[in-house]
Amino acid sequence: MQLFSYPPQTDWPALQQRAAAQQAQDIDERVQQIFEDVRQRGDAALLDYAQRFDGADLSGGLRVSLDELTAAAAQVPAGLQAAIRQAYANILRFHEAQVPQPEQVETMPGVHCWRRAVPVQRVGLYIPGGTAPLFSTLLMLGVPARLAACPEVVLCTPPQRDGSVNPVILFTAQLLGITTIIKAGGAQAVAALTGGTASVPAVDKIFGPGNRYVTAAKQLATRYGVAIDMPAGPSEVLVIADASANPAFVAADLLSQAEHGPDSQVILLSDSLSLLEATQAEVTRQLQQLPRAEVAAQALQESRAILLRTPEEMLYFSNQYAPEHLILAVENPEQLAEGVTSAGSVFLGHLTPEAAGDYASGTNHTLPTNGYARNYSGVSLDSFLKKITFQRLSTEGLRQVGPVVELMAEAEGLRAHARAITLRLESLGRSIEQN
Ligand code: HSO
Ligand code: ZN
Repeated sequence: MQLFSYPPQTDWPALQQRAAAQQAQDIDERVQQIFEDVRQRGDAALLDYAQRFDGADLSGGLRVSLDELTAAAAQVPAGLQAAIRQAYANILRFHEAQVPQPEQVETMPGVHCWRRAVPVQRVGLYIPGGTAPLFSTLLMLGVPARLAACPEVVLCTPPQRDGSVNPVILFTAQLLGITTIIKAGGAQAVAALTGGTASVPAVDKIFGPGNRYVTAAKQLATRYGVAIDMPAGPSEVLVIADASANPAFVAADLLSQAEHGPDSQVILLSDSLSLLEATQAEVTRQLQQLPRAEVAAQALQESRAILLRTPEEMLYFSNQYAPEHLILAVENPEQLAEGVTSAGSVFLGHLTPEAAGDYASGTNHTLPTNGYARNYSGVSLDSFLKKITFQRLSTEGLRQVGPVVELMAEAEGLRAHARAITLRLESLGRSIEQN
């Protein structure tokens, strides 16, 4: 970690810079080809890509069979099953509180307006495989999808070399009641969810993390009228630590973000030089003990430790950066938390690591990265719902609001709008009423 001591505010924009996405154009072109191929050849294209990218022969079928699904639990240790069930229960409880209350308003006498939440009908969940199959992400997406009662939930995840799907992912899917599971990864999975194939149902909205190909594919999907959860980028954490912080705890938090990927973003702010130095030493020490040390070390090359003067200054820096995760490892975190205006999710105090929220405390870990915390929220129950408004006017309601509309429509030069009211009012005998 590189240390910056009291950088002037003019240097802050450079320190808040995220690494630019590389080769974006090549990736876009490649993804467009994949979309075209999947559109033309459907399942046959998916089989070819599974062979080429995953080394898997899926001629036995692209879908996980019911037998495969039910056999998975036996391969998951009982302790891990219990942990996943507990996380599931906590995530469910937290998201249950987000169920919207029915809204009914009479804006004028006889003018009734109401709003109802309706689930997005068909959703696609993408869960990467590879070096770290994130079954926790399946919980984070599957629980709100289930609470929202989305009628169709399609899970896409890449096959392992032997053509099977990671048993922990299958166990989690089973817990969530997801039975449509497709062995497909990468941009081709997103392409299939976008246009549909014989084996893959087309969906209305696609959720989930992925590499740059998956991210580019999700962006392309939006051009075909499919919605996505949010624009994604590499995972990131910003820690604000004061002299009361424990350097070993802070180092572990920084490393838990760094181990996600070589492009993970890690920033540490402190008003204590000795805390910064002690944390740097701890990072070096703990790094050596990690199985993913190489990945974490690469991420740490771009990371920054910054000495600032006051808690207010640290908060100001953080709000400008708008981190995905913000850890307040300070003596009085509640007070600082009140001032947070841009962050995906905030962790208060010395005993609240980001890892708690990543897995099991109950909050969602699908969060805005890359500065989008300035204008996006993380995934929640709302992400799986649409709100439809309804209204009905009674005779009195039409008489009340009608003249308002007539005047406004005439003023906008939209005569047909005005007539839609006038004709109705006349049918009620307005002239008699008004005399
Ligand atoms: N920190 C990741 C989520 C995650 N961590 C999954 C562990 N597993 C992105 O917010
Ligand atoms: Zn994580």
